[in-house]
Amino acid sequence: MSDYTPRPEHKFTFGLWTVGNIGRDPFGHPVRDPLSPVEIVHLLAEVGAYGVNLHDNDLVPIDATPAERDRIVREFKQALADTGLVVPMATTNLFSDPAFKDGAFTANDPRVRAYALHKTMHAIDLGVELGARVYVFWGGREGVETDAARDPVTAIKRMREAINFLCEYVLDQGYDLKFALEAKPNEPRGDIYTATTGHMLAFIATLDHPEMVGVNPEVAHEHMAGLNFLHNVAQAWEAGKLFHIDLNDQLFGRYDQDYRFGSANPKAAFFLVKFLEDVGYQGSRHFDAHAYRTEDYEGVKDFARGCMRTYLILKEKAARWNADPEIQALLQEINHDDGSMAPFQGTYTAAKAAALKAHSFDRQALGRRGLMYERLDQLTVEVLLGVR
Ligand code: GCO
Ligand code: MN
Ligand code: MN
Repeated sequence: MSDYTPRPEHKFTFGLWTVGNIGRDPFGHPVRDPLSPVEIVHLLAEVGAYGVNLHDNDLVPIDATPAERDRIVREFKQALADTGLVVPMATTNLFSDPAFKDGAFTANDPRVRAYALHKTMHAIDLGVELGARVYVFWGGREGVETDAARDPVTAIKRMREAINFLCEYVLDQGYDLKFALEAKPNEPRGDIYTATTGHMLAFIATLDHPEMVGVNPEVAHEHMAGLNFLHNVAQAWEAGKLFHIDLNDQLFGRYDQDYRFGSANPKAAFFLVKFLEDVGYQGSRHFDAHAYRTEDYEGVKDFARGCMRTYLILKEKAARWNADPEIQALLQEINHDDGSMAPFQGTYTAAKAAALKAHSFDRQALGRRGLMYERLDQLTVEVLLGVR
């Protein structure tokens, strides 16, 4: 029997807002009493997490006095010291307060845009004070219900100005901090700008300091958009931009469900974990999800343990898949290369192009070849179902 105990080297993290979620939804009141940040830290330590992430206001209420802030931060740091938990990531709440009802960095009111920068600089200071090295930007309100409200090009320009400003702020302070942009197609706004990880990657290339900025893809958000999450993660990784990841699960075509990791699409979760482990992703495995509204805090612990346990089970399945002789033999056969095309491949030369244009191909034979993906996929499913 394998050991699926979470350990610090697995870098499993949860947001204060995830296990601290009290089960409020648009139709119903909270079902769990709120826990204090200190209690959440202890709950996370109990289930074996490595770290805890936070929005500024998950820890310090938006209307706290400086003295209250200092006391809260002191007590939180004490809880971290007592439990050994770390804070790898921090972020700003730019969506709950009514001031942000029309967005933060993209809002039409210049006072709101300035306030969003002000709030974010203070929140960056807080995150850095707690040890965060990654700072997430999730623009939940950066969108519209009607495009009458704003020209979308204006929104992009405002967002760029804000991120450029904040990169300079981080450099000016000498902070060792990277930014990770998190896309979501909608909810809470009718539509949110830069709706997917791919949009974010294109946007990052236009910034003054693109090297400081990467992405924080979330399973649920790409599934809401009907996309293959692994492909988006892979593109971010290949671009050197996978700075953070939000793991959860989500049925396609639904609202933001934030289910326990691996609970809705275990096969997609398997290929994701296999990818992260195969490429040697070193960042946090952050579970941005919450327990079903049916649960009490024992159920919340079941939820948190389940996220980590499923990750570790899938990691073991990935190792099994990689070591399976039949799967590997199939892969070798599928990817067989007799070298005959080598003269045509790689970097362009005029001679190569001329030779390739003159070459004649047996098109029918190419089309006739079976690729055995049915067998390969069935073997994959059998690994997942535990019979291999
Ligand atoms: C959501 C988002 C958030 C962000 C969080 C950190 O759909 O609510 O995923 O949970 O990840 O605000 O930026
Ligand atoms: Mn989400
Ligand atoms: Mn998220």
